Amino acid sequence: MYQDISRSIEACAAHYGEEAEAVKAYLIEGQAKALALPNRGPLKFDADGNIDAEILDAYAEYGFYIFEDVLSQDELKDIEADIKKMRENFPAHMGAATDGQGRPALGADNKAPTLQWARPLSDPLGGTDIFNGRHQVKLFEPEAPETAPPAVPVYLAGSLQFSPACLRTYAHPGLLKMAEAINGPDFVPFTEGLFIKDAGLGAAVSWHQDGDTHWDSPDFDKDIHGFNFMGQVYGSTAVNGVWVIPGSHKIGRANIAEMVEAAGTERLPDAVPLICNPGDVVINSRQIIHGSFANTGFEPRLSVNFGFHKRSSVLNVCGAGMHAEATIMDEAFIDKRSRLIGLAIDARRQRFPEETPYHYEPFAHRQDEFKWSAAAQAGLKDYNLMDLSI
Ligand SMILES: O=C(O)CCC(=O)C(=O)O
Ligand SMILES: [Fe+2]
Repeated sequence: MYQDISRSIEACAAHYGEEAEAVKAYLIEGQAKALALPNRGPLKFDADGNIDAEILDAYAEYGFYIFEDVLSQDELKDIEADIKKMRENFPAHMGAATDGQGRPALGADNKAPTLQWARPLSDPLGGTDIFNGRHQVKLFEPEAPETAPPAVPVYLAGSLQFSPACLRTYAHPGLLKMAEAINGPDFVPFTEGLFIKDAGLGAAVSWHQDGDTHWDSPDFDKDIHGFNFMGQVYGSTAVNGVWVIPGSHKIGRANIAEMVEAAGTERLPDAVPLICNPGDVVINSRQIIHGSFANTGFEPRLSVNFGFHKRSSVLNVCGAGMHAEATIMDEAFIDKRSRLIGLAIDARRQRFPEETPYHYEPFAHRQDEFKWSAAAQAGLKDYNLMDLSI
């Protein structure tokens, strides 16, 4: 059972004037197509504790998979409590140094990117050069309600330094087993953040593919730019969720402007929405064509994003400069950035002592060095300056 979003579908369509009926049909048909695909279900393992082969086949085929009911009630409650606390400490408005209570705002003295804002219901990236121009077209920007603030939070980068609950989810043993199955046991971090799409306000993320550095590589394959996990705190719908074109992770770099032109609409006909309940976690290839429309509906979405790469995609590669300044990512650099995995495993072990922790092969002889504490959290300040951006 999924959320009934018929009111949101109506509200969304109403923004589109003459195209209202077409928008409504797109949302309803997309929803049906998404739910008919055989790429959702619980995390399943074989007798050896490896991820079920059918899951791997479906992920390889479609470029995304929805793991149902991965985050427990306790884990979700922890995340929601952290989000509440963080939001209370967000800058009072875009650019403010203090929060609503006059305290120094979250991220106010960070060097690395933290909270990003956008005009309500806008498409801040579409058609710009930001992120090396990967968001090729500008999506329709519905009119925001008169009561809306001039800017709303849309993305929190470096989220693991602010939220111990998100850090613990980063070490979810089943999800890390999936990371291992896709990227090998010596997989490495990528970046982590929260996508915030408040009801009736959240901005769009225009159609794009995430990868940058390896499209022309002689070793190009469907997994070379890694993947993102997207943990859904409130669920994800046709109106507020990410849409993807199943299978498009295999075809190389797409000309999205041409696709929109050929379709005669920004509503790419082959795309389907990621439909999730709270606690579901999506794995999404970074090469899949994906994007999300402005959230004109009544349900909020908050995605807890964290990705992983194959070590070979990153080692001694010059970064793309999208998430962090471009630099050669050598072994020592990767090792330092990977401490987040070691710390997350320890933080999770402390909170869920009855669970068998994930065994991260690169730290097989060093996991004991990683001790989660308030001091360790303070040491994560600006850790995302070292995101492994490819
Ligand atoms: O959550 C969204 O709306 C966009 C997500 C996205 O583009 C990504 O995770 O790469
Ligand atoms: Fe993306």
